Amino acid sequence: MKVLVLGGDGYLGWPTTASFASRGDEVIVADNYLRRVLAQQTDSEALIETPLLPERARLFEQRSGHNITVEIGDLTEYSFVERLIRDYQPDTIIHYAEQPSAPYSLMSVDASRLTLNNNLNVTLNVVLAMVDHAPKCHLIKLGTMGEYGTPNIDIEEGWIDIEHKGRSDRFLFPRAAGSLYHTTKVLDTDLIWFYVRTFDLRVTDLMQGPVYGLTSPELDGHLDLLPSFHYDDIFGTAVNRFLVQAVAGIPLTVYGGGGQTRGYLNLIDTLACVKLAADNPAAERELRILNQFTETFSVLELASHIVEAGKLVGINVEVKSIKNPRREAEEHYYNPTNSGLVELGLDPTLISPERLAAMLEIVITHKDRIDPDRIMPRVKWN
Ligand code: USQ
Repeated sequence: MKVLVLGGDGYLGWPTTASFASRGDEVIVADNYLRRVLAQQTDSEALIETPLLPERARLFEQRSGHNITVEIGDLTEYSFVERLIRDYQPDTIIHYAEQPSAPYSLMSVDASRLTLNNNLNVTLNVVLAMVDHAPKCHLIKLGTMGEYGTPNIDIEEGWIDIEHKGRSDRFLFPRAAGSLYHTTKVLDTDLIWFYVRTFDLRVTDLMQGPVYGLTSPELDGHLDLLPSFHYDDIFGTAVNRFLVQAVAGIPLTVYGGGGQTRGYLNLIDTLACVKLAADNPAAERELRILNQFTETFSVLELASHIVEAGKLVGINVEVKSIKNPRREAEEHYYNPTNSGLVELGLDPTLISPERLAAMLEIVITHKDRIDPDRIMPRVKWN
């Protein structure tokens, strides 16, 4: 399979690139280092320093024997996206190339505009170039469970059948995102759905929950090849932040009441899900939506898992509720479906004290790089 990974320098993009290359697929990876630049600008650099993409690809080839083609460029420029899709003719495009942080998207007028422009323009460029140059290619787009928000009904996989005044039809499941970033993903889905139904594209939109973890089977043991792991308040996700806070001796920062419940997954499962989607493509004129998480937890439940894992590595972990910087429900109903990927063959890697303890061990080896000033929330929703 020929795979084009957009946003291949990021936390998920790089391990995805490595995992497809490792199984012998031809992989082209594109990025403009936006995430690195924003992390530098906001003093939110990753815990473990990662080489730039050409160097990562060189090191990866040296150790695995698998080549990765690197293209550095801005995917908001149509000419760049057009050249990639026209010249490489990929079978599968995996689109991670978005500004992924909810707090960043609400940090300032400029940050909001950058998020909206970047995310929507990249998606539009990709579908436009597919229409013109690769209409049979399968697009795998990373969406987010946050598109749905926390409705008081069960969350379906993307679609819902509605009966109204004696008639029925199938619609995109109602969405109510909790940040501008999450809203750009809602807009992406609408944009893609128009191009799917009008130009017969084939697309899988993966509604992913917050991901955690520091490594993947293909990168394990190679410090200079690890994904860019963030623990700051802007680019770090809840579990990853808690792992670092535990090691730094900082009480885990539960926002507000801690009843906020989300669907989480291990980085290893992100890779498995994306491969399953690639190997079982959507049909022509199909927007297939799959909910990508393996288990749901409230923030307080997550914190207690980290406390248990801490005991295994001899760390006494404290938990402390702080004022919630976000506007979100802290007590709510949450029952999302996630059977689609399991039906395709996903065998989940669930949270356990041992797995979290193994992650704590890696963080412990980088303890001296933890900057305590990056822990407390700097962006408030209001
Ligand atoms: N939270 C805390 N304490 C913290 C950090 C987070 O209580 O120190 C809470 C948040 O308030 C929220 C929950 O944990 O209720 C999850 O927060 P998060 O920062 O892990 O996740 P989020 O901002 O929603 O975004 C992350 C990724 C994003 C992805 C999304 C999936 O950054 O790219 O799309 O997870 S989801 O949350 O399902 O929309």
